[in-house]
Amino acid sequence: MLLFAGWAATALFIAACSTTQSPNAPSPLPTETATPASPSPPTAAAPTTARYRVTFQATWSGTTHPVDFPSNAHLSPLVGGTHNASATFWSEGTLASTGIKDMSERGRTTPLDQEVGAAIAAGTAEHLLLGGGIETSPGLVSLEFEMSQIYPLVTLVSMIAPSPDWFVGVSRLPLFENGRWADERRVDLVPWDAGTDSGLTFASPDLVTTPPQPISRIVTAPLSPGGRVTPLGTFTFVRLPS
Ligand SMILES: [Ca+2]
Repeated sequence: MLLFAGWAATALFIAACSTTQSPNAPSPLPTETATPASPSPPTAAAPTTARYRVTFQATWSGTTHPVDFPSNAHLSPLVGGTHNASATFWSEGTLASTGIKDMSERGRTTPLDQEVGAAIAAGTAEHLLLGGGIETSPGLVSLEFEMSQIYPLVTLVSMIAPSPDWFVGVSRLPLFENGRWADERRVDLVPWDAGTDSGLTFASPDLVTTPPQPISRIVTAPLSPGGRVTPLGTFTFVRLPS
């Protein structure tokens, strides 16, 4: 609590500490400066930034998802961003943005990248994340990026391909929480329907959903026959040495 108060630099702190703390006591963050834009001061122990590697491991195969498994199963290039709680790029129960529609239907990283760019310009996001795809599932790809305490959330998605408008990903996943950086977070990737194309199986021709439906978890065949939802893979976020 004393260190926390120190961030506020109050006279009370100085008065309270002058008798109890050595003038040579280590500064909580000797090489960092305070970040006025933060709603609350960073904790003393955690650095303001951290580097992460996310490994996208696709396990999707004819064994995990045998119904109509396509011969050219792949996953589109990763796209997303780091951001704060004021930014949401997709969420269950809401309509897909054009960026999420084009990612989930075509595997495009544009215009979702522009939506992240707009959030960066508005101050609600910090970094655009662009990574590789998985040309043949099962497979694996990874991406490294930096995070800041004041932009503690990650959104990252990839199209299940081929498919009408199905995708996997995370939205608003916190890597800085309760004053500390997560060392590792692993997320099972369940399938989502963007609600923009009504095709029923992987190779269905385009069939625009009119009106668009909210983004929902896929609980039907071919990916989730009988309501059994099997993840198509994992995102594993690992904090890297700084
Ligand atoms: Ca759909």
